[in-house]
Amino acid sequence: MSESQETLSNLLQETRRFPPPAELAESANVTADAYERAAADRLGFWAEQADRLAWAKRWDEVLDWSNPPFAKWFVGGELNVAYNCVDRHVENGNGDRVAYHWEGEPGDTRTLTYADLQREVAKAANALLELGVRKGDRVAVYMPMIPELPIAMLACARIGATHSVVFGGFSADALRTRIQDAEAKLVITADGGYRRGKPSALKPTVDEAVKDTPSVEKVLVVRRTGEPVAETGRDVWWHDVVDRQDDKHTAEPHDSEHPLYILYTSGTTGKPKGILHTTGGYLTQVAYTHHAVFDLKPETDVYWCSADIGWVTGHSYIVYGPLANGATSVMYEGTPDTPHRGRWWELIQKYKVSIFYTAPTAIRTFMKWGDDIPAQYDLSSLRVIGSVGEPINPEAYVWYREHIGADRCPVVDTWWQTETGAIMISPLPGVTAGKPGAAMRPLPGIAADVVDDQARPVPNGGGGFLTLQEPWPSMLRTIWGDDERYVKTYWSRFEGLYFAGDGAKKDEDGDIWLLGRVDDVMLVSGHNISTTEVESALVSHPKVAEAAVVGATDPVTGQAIVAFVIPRGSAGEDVEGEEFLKELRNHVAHTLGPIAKPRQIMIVPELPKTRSGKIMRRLLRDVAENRSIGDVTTLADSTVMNLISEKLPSAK
Ligand code: 6R9
Repeated sequence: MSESQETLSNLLQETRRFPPPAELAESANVTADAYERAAADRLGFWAEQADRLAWAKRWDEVLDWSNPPFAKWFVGGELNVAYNCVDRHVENGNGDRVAYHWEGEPGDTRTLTYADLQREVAKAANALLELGVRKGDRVAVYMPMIPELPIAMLACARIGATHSVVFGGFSADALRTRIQDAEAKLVITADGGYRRGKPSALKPTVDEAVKDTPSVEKVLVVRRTGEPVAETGRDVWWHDVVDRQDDKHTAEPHDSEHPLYILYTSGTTGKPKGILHTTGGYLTQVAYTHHAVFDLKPETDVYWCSADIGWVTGHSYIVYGPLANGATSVMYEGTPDTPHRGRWWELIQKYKVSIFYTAPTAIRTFMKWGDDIPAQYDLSSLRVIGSVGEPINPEAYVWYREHIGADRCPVVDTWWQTETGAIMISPLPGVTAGKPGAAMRPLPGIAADVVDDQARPVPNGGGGFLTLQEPWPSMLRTIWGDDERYVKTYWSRFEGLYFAGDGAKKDEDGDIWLLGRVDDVMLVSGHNISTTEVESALVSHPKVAEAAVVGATDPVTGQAIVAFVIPRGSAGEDVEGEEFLKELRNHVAHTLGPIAKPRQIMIVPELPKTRSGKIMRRLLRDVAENRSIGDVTTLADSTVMNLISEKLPSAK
């Protein structure tokens, strides 16, 4: 293999820098010395962070890594997650603090203080016990974004049942395989939720899914929309069973390694992987990172993460991290364009949100809709804004900073995965001079590096594979029921290292830039080129809102770059013509060099995305190579591929 095939080419040059605002730096929760302290004594550092939590029994050992890659953190320690997230704040005199400002899509609202949450969680825990759920049982949760969702999760955690939340947009098939794999005893669901201005039913999907799930004894149903539902023998209504329970429940401590939840990630092929997270290490790292990365001041901040709780971002940064820290959060049920495209900004204005966390896909959508929409709202309460889910293109970062963050708020681009449980690589808002498009440095206590094919760290300026070099508290413990697959998937590519599946580069300062999944890397005339860099170059053209790039087989270059582009709303009529395509190809060549010039650019109305907003390049590769389109079951909107194919009768 030639040198160039072992590493990833480093094409994009970015010189803009955004140092932290002085005021934020002066009062930041975490300062630069944290890096050195953690590097000098990594386990001591994490023990210090574990002290953020209330432990019923202190641990004997911080980390047991005697049987890698099977980690045990805070060995021998005991604690209750729900007690830490709810009760202790009430006991500390903060019962009146709002935990969630919940807003339904139709505009109905509910405010839950920590004292309210304590009562609701206790009732739900008592109801689970009445329904026969015991410590160690699995509970599947398939719900809309309503307060009963975090309440159900906390009730499970409280009694030591392991929850498995399945995103409410998934099909009956997907739900069934997840229930079967986890052998869930109970399913918690709702009649439906509100999406795009109308009720969207969930219960029929559950009815379909549980036809073939012998482990399920009962289905607990929240009434949200009031639409009629078919009742089967095993259904029980939440308002019948939960509402009449005692609102007190004593939380028993659980072992630090007790399974807290399973969350399935689909991966590109094969059966979904049940990622297992446990108790003490997980809660420690989500609490610490939420405190450090967002600079959360629980007394004054209002925090909003726009993700769905069905994804890991929602688990760690809507439920467990913010609640462990006693934060006040906004939780929103619906879509960003209902009833109008300013809904999110209206919510930030209404609740005076000061910390906001969203995904690049959302940011690019807002860029497409136009600057004038956020400009109509008062967003001056914001002070830190974050991004997660995909690499953020430098232009999207700058747009986010300017149009949402008033050119004042630090943007924290947070890299992590379902498997890592919590944020791993990110700027610190009071420390880091941010670079648009870079996740920057591993957080204090985290060891990450970019390596070549032989697991050697690449020098500054080089690109390769992102690895995690030391175990971390919120790491997955295994794949549920499949230790072998856990070892094979994550720990076999490089001896002793966790392989994340992402490509990355280190710039001249040693800062880390994520370059997308390694499966997506293109090999053009012997150069490994990242899809992310070419997409970012396209998005830096003033008329482009979104771009997806794939490598298609080419007789001359091995692979050739094919780009799919969505123009900005303001781009005008001339975006269909040859002239514009030529302009875009030249723009890429000019920005990144001639090697990155796309062979072909197609203007499309939409891009295929997963339900969590990640671009599905696999399907675009099928289009670019003129194949019939592969498995589309994880697409958020199954009509998108038709729209694209119609637009492109021949993809040659
Ligand atoms: C939290 C989450 C994980 C994959 C990950 C990577 C991509 C997430 C990113 C990012 C670049 C970031 N990813 N955050 N890439 N910069 N800030 O998204 O978990 O759904 O498991 O996805 O998402 O490719 O490997 P998950």
